[in-house]
Amino acid sequence: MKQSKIVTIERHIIEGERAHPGASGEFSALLRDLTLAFKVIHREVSKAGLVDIIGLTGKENIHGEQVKKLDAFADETVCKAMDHTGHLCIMASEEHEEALNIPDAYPKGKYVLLYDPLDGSSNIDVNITIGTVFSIYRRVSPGGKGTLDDCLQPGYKQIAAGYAIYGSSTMLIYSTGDGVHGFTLDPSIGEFLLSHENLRVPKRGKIYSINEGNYRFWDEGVKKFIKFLQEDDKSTNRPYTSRYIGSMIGDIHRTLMYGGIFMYPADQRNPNGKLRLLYEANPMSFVMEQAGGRASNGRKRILDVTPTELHQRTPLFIGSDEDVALAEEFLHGKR
Ligand code: AHM
Ligand code: MG
Repeated sequence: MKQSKIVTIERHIIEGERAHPGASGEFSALLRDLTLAFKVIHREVSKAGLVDIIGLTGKENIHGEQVKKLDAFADETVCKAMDHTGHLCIMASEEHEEALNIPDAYPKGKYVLLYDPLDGSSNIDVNITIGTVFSIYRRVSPGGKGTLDDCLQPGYKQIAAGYAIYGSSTMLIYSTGDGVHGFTLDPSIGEFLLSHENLRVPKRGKIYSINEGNYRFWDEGVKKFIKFLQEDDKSTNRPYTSRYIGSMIGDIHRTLMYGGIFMYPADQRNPNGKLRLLYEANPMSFVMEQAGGRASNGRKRILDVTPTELHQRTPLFIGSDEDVALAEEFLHGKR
């Protein structure tokens, strides 16, 4: 049987780095360490439905160990996989109020890691897709311990971003600014294998994704846009289909694969939207742009926003280039 070339994530990262003469290999090592964390989280996520059956829901498991909630587990897994490696000077996680310092015992490196350990975690109990989102920057502080300034950089300064998505299969999607590549975890060998090289989001889609229960709280522009997408006009793909699972990672992953638009707008109750700029909007926007798509907060490009706080929220309109541009026209009252 003829076997096609098998490309593991490690091979892909190393080959990518070889294309950049002078690369130290440090960055590949950082991404490799992250993938280990994703595999460990995948293993626990896939056991989530078994907790009642094998008795792990109590405060202690059979080994007498405390059982952690899955999002706390994911958070700790990423942190522990990365804190000692010497590549990072600071980290920040959606689960923690403050940035996470690298412990004194470990060397400090030149990179910064921001992450959402388990996006969509309210969906765990109903077996809906969840994921881990990450974002990597080069430090701006001179050396030693990282600072808040290292974390508060605009998204266009990301040098890599991506996500692991724990769905009907587990995938890893990442970009280092040179296109977007997707890998599927083969659980039998424990390796992420290249399955989607150079992903491109269609210029225009026919799916919109938004929590329509919030309709009455939206601005006029958002309301009009959604009504427009529901109108019947075959020449512009309308009416669009509506899909919303309430797990950003799943909803945006689908948008990346099929095209269309995902929105979490500002509304009367959440004047800054719901999603977090640093842990959710920036990395997903980096990936979407690298795939040829677009991401906006309704007024400007997400990646151009300079953050002022770690847990800053932002409205988000992300997906196919033409669909997001159209949303912006409605939001600006041009339609
Ligand atoms: P989380 O970070 O606490 O999981 O919240 C973020 C999630 C996103 O995954 C999802 O897009 C959104 O919240 C859903 O919110 P809503 O239930 O308001 O539609
Ligand atoms: Mg989240």
